[in-house]
Amino acid sequence: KKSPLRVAVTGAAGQIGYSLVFRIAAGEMFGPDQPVILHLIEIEPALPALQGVVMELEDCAFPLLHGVVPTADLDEGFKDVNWALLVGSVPRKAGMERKDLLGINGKIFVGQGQAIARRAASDVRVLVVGNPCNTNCLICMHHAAGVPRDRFFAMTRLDENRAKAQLARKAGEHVSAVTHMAVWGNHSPTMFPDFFNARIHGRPVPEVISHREWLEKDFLTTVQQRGAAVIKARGASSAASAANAVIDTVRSLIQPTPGDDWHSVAVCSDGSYGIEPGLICSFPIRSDGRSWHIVPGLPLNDFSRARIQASVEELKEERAMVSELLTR
Ligand code: NAX
Repeated sequence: KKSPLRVAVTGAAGQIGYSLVFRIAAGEMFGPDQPVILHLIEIEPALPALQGVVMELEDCAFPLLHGVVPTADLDEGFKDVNWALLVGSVPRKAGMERKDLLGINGKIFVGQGQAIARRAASDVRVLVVGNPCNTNCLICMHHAAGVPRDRFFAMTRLDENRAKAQLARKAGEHVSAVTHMAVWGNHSPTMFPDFFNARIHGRPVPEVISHREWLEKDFLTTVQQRGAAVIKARGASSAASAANAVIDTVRSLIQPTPGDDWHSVAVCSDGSYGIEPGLICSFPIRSDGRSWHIVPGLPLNDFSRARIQASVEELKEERAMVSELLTR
């Protein structure tokens, strides 16, 4: 019998948290034979709402849920956790500059990175979802002294899934036919969903969808603006699809990647594809179930290189904006 995994979720009383924690407790992230203990971390004012989430978790009588630790204390929250899913952050308010948002949210990840280093299990892995997730992840990694760099991830899987859905719809195929979709760069409108290397039923996308202008313009814009379109339609930002992408990201890291496929997640660059080492950048990733690597040697044409370069430049700008949070 497996001993329980401890999984921390910050922002657990928020929208994504509400779509995420029940699925983890149901076994969708770690499998039907893996018990979990949920560490639900919130800020003080959200603790009453979090208590409601805890009540509902209890009322689900999940066989795999072996405990819940609701807290606003980071040392308690990250104690012995094997996974830290950092979802909580402050939403951008009207009139707030990007730099302000970076500063406000960036600070959160200083303390969380330190607490993870102090308290988490020695095998801890960290997935940052709260935006701007790449730069928040960079800050967290910087302050989590002693935790190896290959344990830090920022989420671009929702972008990958959105890109696959759009290509499937255009080709009139089921979404499962679309594979090898790499999202490069920052999780922001500059990210590049690489349709050149993606495949539909094993064939290169530009061969299946010959409408090149659609691929280079409409497709990219639709994927990049999808979040805004959901907000417009729903009156609230993507939550269930974001939580689903969190589940997909973790599963893809802890299970061997099928065939010669790959998935997208932002990791600490090792200089692959000429991307500056140390930046948290989205790459195509394969896993053997334990360790992961960046898929080497994918061809990139001038169009792709220009897009990736622009997104990497944005990552450098974000890093410069939070430089005071990157000292120790
Ligand atoms: P909500 O505002 O519904 O929930 C956020 C929760 O975080 C709140 O309950 C808040 O109390 C809590 N929180 C704030 N500061 C905290 C702190 N210091 N410690 C612990 N908890 C804290 O937002 P939601 O819709 O759930 O989105 C959460 C984050 O995910 C946002 O930053 C959002 O931008 C980001 N997203 C990232 C995506 C990605 O693909 N990487 C996609 C979805 C989403 O937009």
